Amino acid sequence: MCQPKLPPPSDLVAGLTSSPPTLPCRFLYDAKGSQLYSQITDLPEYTPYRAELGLLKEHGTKLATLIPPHALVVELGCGDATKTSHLIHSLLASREPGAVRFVGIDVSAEALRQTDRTLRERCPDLPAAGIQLVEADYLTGLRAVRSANPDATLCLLWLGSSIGNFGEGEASEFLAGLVAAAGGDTRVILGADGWKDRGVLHAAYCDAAGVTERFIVNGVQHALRLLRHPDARAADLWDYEVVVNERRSQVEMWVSPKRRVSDIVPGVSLEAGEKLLVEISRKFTPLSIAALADQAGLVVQESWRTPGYSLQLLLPAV
Ligand code: AVJ
Repeated sequence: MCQPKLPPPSDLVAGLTSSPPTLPCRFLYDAKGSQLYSQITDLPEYTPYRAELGLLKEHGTKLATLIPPHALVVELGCGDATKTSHLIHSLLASREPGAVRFVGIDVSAEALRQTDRTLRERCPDLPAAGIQLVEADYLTGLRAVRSANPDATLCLLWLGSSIGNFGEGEASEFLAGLVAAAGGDTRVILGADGWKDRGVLHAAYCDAAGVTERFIVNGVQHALRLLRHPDARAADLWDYEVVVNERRSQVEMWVSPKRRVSDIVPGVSLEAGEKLLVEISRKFTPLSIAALADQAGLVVQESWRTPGYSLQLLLPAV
């Protein structure tokens, strides 16, 4: 088969050539990566997913009252949408079915198909016209949603503590960029995982069944495939290591090759044992979330928490 040779994504090349080499997190979510992430959410060691689901179930009715009546609910990285379906239920219970409009944005077409299946199965009262799916990265997708709905008020759903994938500083900038793209009176429902005991954090990303390791290695292989690298499918090439970095309030997921990987991008090689930072997962406190919101020009209007997890409604600061 003859495939056109597209240039490699520039953010991927920039990440792999930085020091230490890093992988932009969107490359974790190809079809297999999205499936592995779904498996992670079922792991006994991985608590954020269940904690957030519990909060959405418990406080859904309240949350629904805080979402403006005709708002377009836009989820960033909707994944399999099981959690979302609980919020949609609460919305359907509090307004006319025709007034509930949901847009899911995800980089994975497979994830979007799953979103669609889940919402049809679990929210049969949601009219088909009330579901829109956009295959794009967050910012691109959001800009498209904004221009297709110039007058709508948007309510962004950014769940799963995905904001934790952004470094300190980066996160508030990115959040501000999202709100700028979404328009003036946008509100954000944000999920954030909390800092916990080191052993608990380590186990959450180094599970006994090895699912997280497969997820992380798959992301690297996906990137190498896009780069048409000969080692893209090499079995047993990568060692996996989880570091709990207390100073930076983050868990770090690293891989290193067992032998040299030449020209990971042209001119840049990884030596045996040289580390590649595949993902960071930052952990938050009420104080660090308030600071993050402030830096993004937002305020925490309300928050709902368990000991290890929080959901908050953020509004533009006036
Ligand atoms: C979806 C980005 C929040 O950081 O906990 C889970 C992804 N990576 N296990 C997280 C993830 C490894 C997850 N986020």
